[in-house]
Amino acid sequence: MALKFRGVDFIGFDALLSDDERLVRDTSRKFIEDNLIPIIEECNRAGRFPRELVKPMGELGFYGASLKGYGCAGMSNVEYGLVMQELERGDSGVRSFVSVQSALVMYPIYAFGSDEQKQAWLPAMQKGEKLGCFGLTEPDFGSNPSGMRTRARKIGKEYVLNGEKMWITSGSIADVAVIWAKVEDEDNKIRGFLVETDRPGFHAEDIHGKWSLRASVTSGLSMQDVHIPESNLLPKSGGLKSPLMCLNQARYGIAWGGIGAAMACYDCALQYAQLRKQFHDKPIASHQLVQEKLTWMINEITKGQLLVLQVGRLKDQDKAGAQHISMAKRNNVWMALECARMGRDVLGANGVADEYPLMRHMMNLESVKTYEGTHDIHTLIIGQSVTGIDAF
Ligand code: TGC
Ligand code: FAD
Repeated sequence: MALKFRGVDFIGFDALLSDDERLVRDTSRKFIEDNLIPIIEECNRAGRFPRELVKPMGELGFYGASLKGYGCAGMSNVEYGLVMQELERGDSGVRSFVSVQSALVMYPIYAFGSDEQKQAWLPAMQKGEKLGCFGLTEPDFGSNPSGMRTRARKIGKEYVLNGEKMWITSGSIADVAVIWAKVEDEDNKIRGFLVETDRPGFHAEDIHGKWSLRASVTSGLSMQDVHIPESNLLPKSGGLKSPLMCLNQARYGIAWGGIGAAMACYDCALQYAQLRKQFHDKPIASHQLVQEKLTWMINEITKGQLLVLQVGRLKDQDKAGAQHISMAKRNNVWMALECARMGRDVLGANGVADEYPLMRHMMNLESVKTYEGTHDIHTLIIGQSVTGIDAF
């Protein structure tokens, strides 16, 4: 039975949004409803990234949405967040693709790039004509990227890159990779490089067998003596702080995305519970234990909405700290995963079938809980912020 999403707003959250913000939300919602929802289960089954949506999403201004100039939409952070919410209501893998393109590739070019790099990449990336990926994680360095082994050596007017990156979203479909490497001639300082993926020595290999984010491409990258011109260095990047600044942008979007996934799960579980009858011909929604689950879900979604909206308002005033973003990412992804598990339970056996989106969201959210800083790493970031003590 097809259940159409009806939106989720328990306390008049809509009234906290401006007309422009609601317009962005509603436009994104319609796009997802019309274009992603009809194909997502097939994509998930087949492990297929819906590439046909890349250009249409560019036309709607989804890529680099909060950047100014270069054809970008110049949205506020709250508007950008609402786009992420709607994308992840459809599927975390598609939100992932947009997050990487926007927050992890266009943002570093915008923040650390030269004028030439910005002109060369941003307008084409905004339209979805060129795609990017972000290589920070390595096989032996996930939560602690400062240990990375990838190296860049300066030889004449070129850099030569060697190393491996692992678990890279959009790796094999990217035209350009933002690669973070230690520069040997600069005391192993971490810097960012733009590496065109057709350069000799660069190789991307997809990771198969994922039970999560099946509609998103995830790859391993290897670089063996990849020569790039010195002009491919992101000149204003320097130190681990630079990739972490990119992660702030992406983590913020994920915090909104968690709300979207949770809304999808809650609304589906609620509608199902009102229709499904068990014992004395009563809907299961009339049983107290089912109501407890629905109450937990709407309660946590509502708290998560208020949390991420406040972080967005702070971000629009340039006052959001990394610890605020960590709290929103940590809380909202955890909450969404719990909603997916609880919602799946409410649907009984039907919950494990891909006719309903619950199990897909649950599987996706397991990755979202791990990437962009695991749940526990965000616990420690918040712990460091409140105690002043680094427990990593
Ligand atoms: P630490 O010494 O604490 O910090 C190094 C420098 O960075 C500064 N800093 C930050 N700056 C901006 N934003 C942040 N969030 C920052 N956190 C720290 C810090 O002030 C310092 O600056 P300076 O000037 O003193 O040099 O670094 P550490 O090595 O102890 O590590 C800290 C830790 C553990 C929090 C960090 O390494 C971390 O966040 N680890 C998690 C790694 C992670 O999130 N990886 C994500 C990879 S990308 C990804 O998953 C994409 S998924 C894409 C998708 O599909 O959506
Ligand atoms: P580990 O760091 O090995 O952690 C394993 C466990 O140990 C976790 O539970 C962690 O919380 C815990 N742990 C680690 N250190 C501590 C500590 N000090 N204290 C307490 N507990 C600790 N990376 C990119 O660079 N680009 C991408 O595009 C990208 N896309 C991804 C897409 C997918 C689908 C996935 C699954 C991952 C992606 N990643 C990407 C990688 C992701 O960022 C890492 O998986 C993540 O940072 C965690 O690293 P790890 O998997 O090596 O786990």
